[in-house]
Amino acid sequence: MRTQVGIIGGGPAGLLLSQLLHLKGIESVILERRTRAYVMGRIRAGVLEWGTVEVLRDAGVGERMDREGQAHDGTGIVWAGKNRLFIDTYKYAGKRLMAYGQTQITEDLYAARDAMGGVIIDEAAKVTPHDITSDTPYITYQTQGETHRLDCDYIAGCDGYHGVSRPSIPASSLRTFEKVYPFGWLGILSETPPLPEIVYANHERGFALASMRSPMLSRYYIQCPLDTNLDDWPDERFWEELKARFPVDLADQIVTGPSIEKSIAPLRSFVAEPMRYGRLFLAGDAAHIVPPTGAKGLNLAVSDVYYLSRAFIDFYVNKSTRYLDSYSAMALRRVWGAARFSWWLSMLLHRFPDQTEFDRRTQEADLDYLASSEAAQRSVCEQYAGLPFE
Ligand code: FAS
Ligand code: PHB
Repeated sequence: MRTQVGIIGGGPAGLLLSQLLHLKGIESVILERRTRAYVMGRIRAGVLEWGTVEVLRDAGVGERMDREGQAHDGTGIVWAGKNRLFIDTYKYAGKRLMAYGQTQITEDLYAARDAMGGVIIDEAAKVTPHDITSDTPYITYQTQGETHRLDCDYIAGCDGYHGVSRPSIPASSLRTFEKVYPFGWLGILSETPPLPEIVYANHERGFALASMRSPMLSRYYIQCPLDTNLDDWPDERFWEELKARFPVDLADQIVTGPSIEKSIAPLRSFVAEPMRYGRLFLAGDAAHIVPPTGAKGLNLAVSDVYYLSRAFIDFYVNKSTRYLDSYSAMALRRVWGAARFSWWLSMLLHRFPDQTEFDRRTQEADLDYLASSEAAQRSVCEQYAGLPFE
């Protein structure tokens, strides 16, 4: 089989890239390791930067998002059990945020790819890139025990943190940067009406977050130790701990109900450089991971794909390699900006096991200053809302 761009990974990055290329007449094939049901069963991100909203609309998959998504002028932060601040991204950055789940985006992208005859090979095993520094790279993979070969001009590694693409770059050519946080997020999904706004809480018992997926689907998180066992957290205990971390007037508004999903995600910061090696280009979690505190993970995957799709389109339509040649440096500028912001917000809102009282007071002083300074809020807003694409 032959195509123009071979895409490894059928998550949001791979699907969106295939969709954007298709709209410009550029062929691609997606090789996905898992079943479609497994991919669409994953509960992940929920807050979209407006730049992401516009890319999804341009990709022709914005109709359901615009119908079911909920736009917000910003998000709230509460701390010391009483203070509260509204990070008004619309007032200070002129951009709203869209609450719409990654699960729904993945469904919408699969539906669009299927409707337009997209070639997606599910349950592709042993996917392996070959000759990535030659002009004729190819990918081998297995389905039903048979080995196949996909010849292509370029390979897009959209296979997430545990994928095969990044390790295909020789260690001598790859630099990685990592920071592991000493806690995780215990998240719950419930068919209950959410709070009106997305609210982050810094509390002496630990970080908490109230978010949503729809008017009848709530998403909540509480910071938890890395060795937390889900079996020790029946719904009742989760709801009690979550409410304890919000001011009483907000806690009293939280509608509890049975969880339909419950999981623990560890927090880490990770960046791999470069995001290109020969004819292999990395996009999304294959190249970087950020703690979910800044709601940047999915949004960075979308910005990588925006840059990479523009680069392939410029090559095939205008025979120019300028955006291919500048892709890695351009994507990494945005990645490092988001990685720093996500790290900063994680340090501001979480309780660290080795935190001293001095650390606590400086955290509180940071929050009090943010609440008192429009300049500080403007800076946070433009980063949280997402800086313009280059
Ligand atoms: P993905 O990991 O989504 O997709 C990669 C795809 O490649 C997968 O379908 C995988 O099966 C496939 N694959 C892997 N190896 C392969 C191989 N060898 N061959 C073929 N296919 C292969 N971000 C936020 O902004 N907010 C959040 O709250 C948030 N919560 C998260 C919770 C969890 C548990 C995780 C893991 C991530 C979370 N993220 C969150 C980040 C997440 O949304 C990612 O940024 C997003 O999924 C990135 O999309 P992709 O780059 O497509 O990677
Ligand atoms: C979510 O709704 O899942 C969500 C919202 C904000 C974050 C992280 C996750 O920072």
